[in-house]
Amino acid sequence: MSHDKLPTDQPAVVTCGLPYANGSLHVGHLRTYVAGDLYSRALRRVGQQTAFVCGSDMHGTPVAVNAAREGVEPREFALEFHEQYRERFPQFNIEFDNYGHTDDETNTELTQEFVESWIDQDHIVEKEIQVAWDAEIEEPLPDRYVEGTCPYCGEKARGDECDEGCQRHLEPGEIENPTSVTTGNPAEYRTREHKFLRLSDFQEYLQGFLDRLEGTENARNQPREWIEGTLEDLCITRDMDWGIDYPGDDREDLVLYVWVDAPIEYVASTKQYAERAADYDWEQVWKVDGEEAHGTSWDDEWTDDSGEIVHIIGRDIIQHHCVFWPAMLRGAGYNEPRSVLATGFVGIDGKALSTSRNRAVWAEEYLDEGFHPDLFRYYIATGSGLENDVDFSWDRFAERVNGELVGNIGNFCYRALLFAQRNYDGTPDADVSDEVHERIEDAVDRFETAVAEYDVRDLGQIAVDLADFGNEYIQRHEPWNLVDDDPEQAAQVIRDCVQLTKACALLMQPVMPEKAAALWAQLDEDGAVDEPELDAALATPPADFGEPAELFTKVESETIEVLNEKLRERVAEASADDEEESDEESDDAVELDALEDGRIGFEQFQDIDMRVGEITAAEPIEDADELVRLEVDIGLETRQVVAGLKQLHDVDELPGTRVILLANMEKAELFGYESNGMVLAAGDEADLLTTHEDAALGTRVR
Ligand code: B3M
Ligand code: ZN
Repeated sequence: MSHDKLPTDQPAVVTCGLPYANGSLHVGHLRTYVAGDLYSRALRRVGQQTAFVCGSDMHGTPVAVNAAREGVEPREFALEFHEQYRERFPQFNIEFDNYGHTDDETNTELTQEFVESWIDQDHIVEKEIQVAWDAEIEEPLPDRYVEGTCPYCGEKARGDECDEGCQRHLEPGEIENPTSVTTGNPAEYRTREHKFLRLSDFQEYLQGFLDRLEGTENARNQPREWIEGTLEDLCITRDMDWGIDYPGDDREDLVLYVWVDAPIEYVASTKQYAERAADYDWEQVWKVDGEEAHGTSWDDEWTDDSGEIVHIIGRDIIQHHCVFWPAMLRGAGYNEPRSVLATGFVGIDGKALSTSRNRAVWAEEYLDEGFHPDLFRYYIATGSGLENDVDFSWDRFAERVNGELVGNIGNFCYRALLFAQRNYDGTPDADVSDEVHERIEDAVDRFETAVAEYDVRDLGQIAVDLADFGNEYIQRHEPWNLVDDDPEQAAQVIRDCVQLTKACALLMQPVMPEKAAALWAQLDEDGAVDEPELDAALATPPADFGEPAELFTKVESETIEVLNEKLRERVAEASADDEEESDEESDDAVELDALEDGRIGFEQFQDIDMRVGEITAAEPIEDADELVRLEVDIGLETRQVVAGLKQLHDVDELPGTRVILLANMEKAELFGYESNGMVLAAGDEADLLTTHEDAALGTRVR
């Protein structure tokens, strides 16, 4: 059984991953929240009752460690960032219906209820485990208090996650060579008793859940490998003071692991919203009624009659949302997510964003430049498909704002309304032509499809594409030449253009809400632009309206130069640090990654489509430190690929080189170039893989 198509008659909730209240927000965070805000607005636009909720993640070691560094109590420290986020999000027109935090009463109560329910249903076990301890200062070292090596991929890992390597969640005791991040002391392992949620109880359920799950492909597919074999139990308690107390009366010394109370805030925040919004039934969304509520399997009886839960998260926390969280919900008699959308990472000028190295563009910095928030929203939402990584660059930002917003949609709407106002005082009295009627209908259909398919990028793009047609339409008919000779035809053309403008306002509202409202006001429409349903795109606009104003202003190249310089300096500083580090490393012999423990099956290997190719063209990408644009002939077609080879190879020498191309790599956009495949290379020096005999271009590598 699968889900009914969105929109449905049930209430929906859209959530975004909770930001840890431990540092300022940057463009990497904003990508996820813009997507959530855009999508929830789009859902409402097609008539779905929707709550958009979130909150700050206050607990856990990410907060405790940073607070300790500042010498502040974790609560005080986290509350300060919580307040900062609450103000910051609306500055980007990210308007949550409720923004709570995990340390408030609603979440504390609800979290304890969840855990009690797991205890009642016999899903909790106590086990002896090894936990890291700083023997010198006699303190336990949970999660981010330790650093060490990931046992799965050999990369450097922090406490409970392998954030620089395989992205896996790590259980207490798993990290190898642990040392304390606060004292630098090597940690020792000590035996402690902790509480575990028995995930294996939910193994079968999770299989069914993943079959039903909608959203981005990464969220639906990656978890499959994690639930194969026996699922490891999840340790849900920690030796810490900061957190929500474990509610069982046998272990008052323990607090709950941050990943227990954090997702429960999704429910708590919805509940808080419903306390103010009488027509919103939070229990219909989150709870399962009657007999289906308990038990570990839910496949035969699974029906699609409760609310719609949509989670939008970063792709590093897929395991938490697609494995742990559904089991937690199921174990407490709650409904399951309908969809999980996992966003790719945001790079900065071709390199990974890194807050510790200050290689980031901060939310505050953007606003301080005086740029309108809707410009950023459009740029980040449409720069690439949601699950792909995307690169932030000021050049590209300016190019897209100036081309697509100022030059295209802004220009069209202004021209149309100005012509209409000057010649007809508003909307001319005529019928919309069939051609334009159809175009608008198509755009509305495209919008509805994009909502049903969670295509956030397309939702952001539709209005601009419609305006593009509008510009072409106006150019084709030249109404300025018709006013005298064929006034009827002139009125018709302008009538069409005013209708297109109105449709643009409605369709752009999810991505650029404030600009859409401004355009709506220029049309002198009644009410707010987010009120009418989408078919209003074809309703007649007001007969009279005033003189329009330009919606967007050009981003000046001088401004961008200054910003680029600032960023370049920062990135250079960061890279210099990187180089220092790598110099240190190169004193030793090359350090080899440990071999993977996990094996892949032949079938999984067969999914990897590698081909023999030949580089036919190569050019450095301006402004990118490392990137080169390649054309690679793989027999069947020629692919454009962006690769980090600039510093390591003589770019002019690359054409003619035989390479191996991973042909079914996810597409990505880097510096405005689509990269359609990946050239395989070994090690930090990017030693290119090649063939040594005469395998034809396009031959599959097995
Ligand atoms: N606070 C942030 C992260 O790991 C973490 C998300 C919680 S979502 C329930 O990205
Ligand atoms: Zn790893």
